[in-house]
Amino acid sequence: MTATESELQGGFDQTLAHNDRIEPRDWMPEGYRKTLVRQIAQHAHSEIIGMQPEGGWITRAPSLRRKAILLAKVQDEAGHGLYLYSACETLGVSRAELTEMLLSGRQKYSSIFNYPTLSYADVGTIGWLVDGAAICNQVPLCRTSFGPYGRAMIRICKEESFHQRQGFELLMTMMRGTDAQRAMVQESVDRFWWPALMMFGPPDDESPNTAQSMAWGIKRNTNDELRQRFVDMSVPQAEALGVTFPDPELRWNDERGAHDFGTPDWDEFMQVVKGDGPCNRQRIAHRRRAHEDGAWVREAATAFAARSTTEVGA
Ligand code: BYC
Repeated sequence: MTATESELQGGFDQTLAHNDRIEPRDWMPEGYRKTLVRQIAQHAHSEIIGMQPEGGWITRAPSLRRKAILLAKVQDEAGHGLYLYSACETLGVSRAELTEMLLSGRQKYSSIFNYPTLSYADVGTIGWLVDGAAICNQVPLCRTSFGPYGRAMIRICKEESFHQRQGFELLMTMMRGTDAQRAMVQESVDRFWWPALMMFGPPDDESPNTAQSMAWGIKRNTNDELRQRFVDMSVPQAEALGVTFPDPELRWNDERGAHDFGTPDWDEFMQVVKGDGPCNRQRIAHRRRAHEDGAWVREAATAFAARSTTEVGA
């Protein structure tokens, strides 16, 4: 490392030590930049792919009210994707490159969106458990060390809170309905519980990125800490709803002041992450088709931007 480089590294370390933000024009180690691109891009892709499992239910919503709520939620996810792609672009990578990396499988998206949505109760369960897990993971990210990511997170978390509430309210309405509706909710919760726990990533002792990401202030908590927080938060909510979680080992531990719970099927997780889950192929094929269908919009926007620049120049 040259003298100038070590000065730059010193400035970067000091910013982190003071809990200040790193901004796009600040010097940063290449590893920090790459880790952020990886995590923010994966997060952005998750928001966009995450529109698919619920989006399919918009035309089949049981009432006008439910349709309006679901439409607004799915549109919010598109907005989250856009803030996050913009935050990622400040690190010197273009939206087109990021999309290409998603479509070619070089970048990932959250495992949870590779599971199917089989009934309308799944819209409620995704809101309650999937958005609930997302909030648990994302609230600490509002304090992440990279400015544009943290600021995007603040707005996203506000919207996710509405998503979580609408999911809980939908499920509560169904639980107050018929036996068939209650059974539909329980069946949905049974399918989504374990995949929701997997959203937090592998256990800490098998997570290759956590230690460095914590040292850089990108992550503020480990995967296991957040998973525990989510379990503790969800149990009383399940009791209020009148549903159970499919885990015989789930119980309050007085000594730890937290719930004990079983181990997710990490082989299934790895299989889904590697592209071999129930809906991986379908999700990517749909995303690719949507991207190709949108080619004319990108061409028109580029041509329009070029014309506007020429006119300004003239
Ligand atoms: N799925 O070392 P680790 C939403 C990968 S969208 C797939 O612990 P890290 C919503 C990980 O990338 C919610 N892959 O990694 C939208 C790494 O592989 P690479 C999305 C996963 O980054 C619509 C490897 O496993 N939220 O809320 O330190 C509707 C080892 O893991 C997963 C975010 O993206 C997974 N679940 O920690 C409703 C939050 N977990 O990249 C809701 C931001 C791990 O080295 N991201 N992997 O090849 C994070 O907080 C962190 O990236 C993670 C993983 C905690 C997810």
